Amino acid sequence: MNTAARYVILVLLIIIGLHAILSFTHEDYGRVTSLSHISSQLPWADPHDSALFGDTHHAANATQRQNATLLMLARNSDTDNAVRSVRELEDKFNKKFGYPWVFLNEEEFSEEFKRRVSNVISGPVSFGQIPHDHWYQPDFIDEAKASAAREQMIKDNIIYGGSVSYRNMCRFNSGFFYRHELLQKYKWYWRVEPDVHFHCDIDSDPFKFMEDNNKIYGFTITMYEYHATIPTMWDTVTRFTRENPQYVHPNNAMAYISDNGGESYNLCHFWSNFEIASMDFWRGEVYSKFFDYLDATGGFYYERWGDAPVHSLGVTLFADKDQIHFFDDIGYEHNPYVHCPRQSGNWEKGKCACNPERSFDFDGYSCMRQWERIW
Ligand SMILES: Nc1nc2c(ncn2[C@@H]2O[C@H](COP(=O)(O)OP(=O)(O)OP(=O)(O)O)[C@@H](O)[C@H]2O)c(=O)[nH]1
Ligand SMILES: *[C@@H]1O[C@H](CO)[C@@H](O)[C@H](O)[C@H]1NC(C)=O
Ligand SMILES: *[C@@H]1O[C@H](CO)[C@@H](O)[C@H](O)[C@H]1NC(C)=O
Ligand SMILES: [Mg+2]
Repeated sequence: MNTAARYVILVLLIIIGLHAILSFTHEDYGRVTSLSHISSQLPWADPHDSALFGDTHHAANATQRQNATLLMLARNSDTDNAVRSVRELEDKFNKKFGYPWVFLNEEEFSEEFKRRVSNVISGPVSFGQIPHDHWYQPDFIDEAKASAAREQMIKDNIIYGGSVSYRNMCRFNSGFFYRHELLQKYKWYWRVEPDVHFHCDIDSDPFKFMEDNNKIYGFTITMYEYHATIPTMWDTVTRFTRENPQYVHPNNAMAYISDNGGESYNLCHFWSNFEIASMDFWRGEVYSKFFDYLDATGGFYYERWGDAPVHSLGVTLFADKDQIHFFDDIGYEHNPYVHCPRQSGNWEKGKCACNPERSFDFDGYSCMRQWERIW
């Protein structure tokens, strides 16, 4: 080797040595010069995308990961139950995939909530506060009329009939959650509630299934709504579709929500405490106009409209019914009902702990028969 080559090697060794020493002794130096940091600064890399695709812990599946997040709305008082739901979904599904979590609350999350929840999550997690106007009863609502309606519902023994916060929650879930800034960068969400259970291993990615099969809405449980909570909803929906017939999809799922070709609503809906769905559909022109139309009537406060029938009517009328998917293979429980896989092999494949004979699908109160009738 000639002298010049020796010098080059010597200088290189000194530089590498210095870099190593600085990386160990100065945290900031190590961070700004790390390869992952440098690559995130490259012009084609969106630094915000690291939550979507770049997490090294789950590198084996990172290239497959979809534009999706797990989503929970919760109160600080829900901490114990929230942690249990998150831990179960992490164990059964997410430790293999590393999807990010987003938590929303109309109040600031407590340090305790954040610490307890973060402790059971392996991937990225963020906590957001809901803007005031996305949550609280709007000014156009006549409070005297709304409180009279609540009093009457209490007398009639209607579940959550006297609750304003429950109404805020239903309206938020119907028309606002997907507008939250923390969700803007995602297309897909999986709604998870505190105190729910996942009974089977989930080894294949439901988000990828939705994306690859051009789906927009996925459910596990379907049932009848209490008519007393939505007395004028169907009339309102019918007025909207008469005024906007171009929005109704030619291959809609009307036969699932009506037994008489649309004259009346049979109260069937997808139970929205579990949803895997596209926020782009909710953000689109048709659903946005639909939600605004419903909201303007005040029905969320003068009655007690749930987000489940609102989502369900939106998706069954304005989407192609082929874009709605029943996830038989996801064993799911929200008290008091369980969906346990029943189609061939799903229960064995998922090593499900639930009893398939107790599956709500066979219950008289389930709308599974209406759902199956339309195919
Ligand atoms: N931040 C916040 N979250 C709420 C509030 N009310 C309900 N939620 C959340 O909204 C979701 C639905 O509320 P639930 O109380 O579970 O309503 P439900 O599923 O109809 O009724 P349950 O049978 O009681 O579970 C859950 O994720 C709750 O944590 C509230 O006032 N504030
Ligand atoms: C990647 O995903 C597959 C399912 O598609 C799963 O079986 C596998 O365990 C995952 N790999 C890792 C490293 O988590
Ligand atoms: C993910 O989806 C959102 C909403 O549709 C979109 O704005 C964003 O650009 C997408 N991100 C990627 C990386 O595709
Ligand atoms: Mg619940």
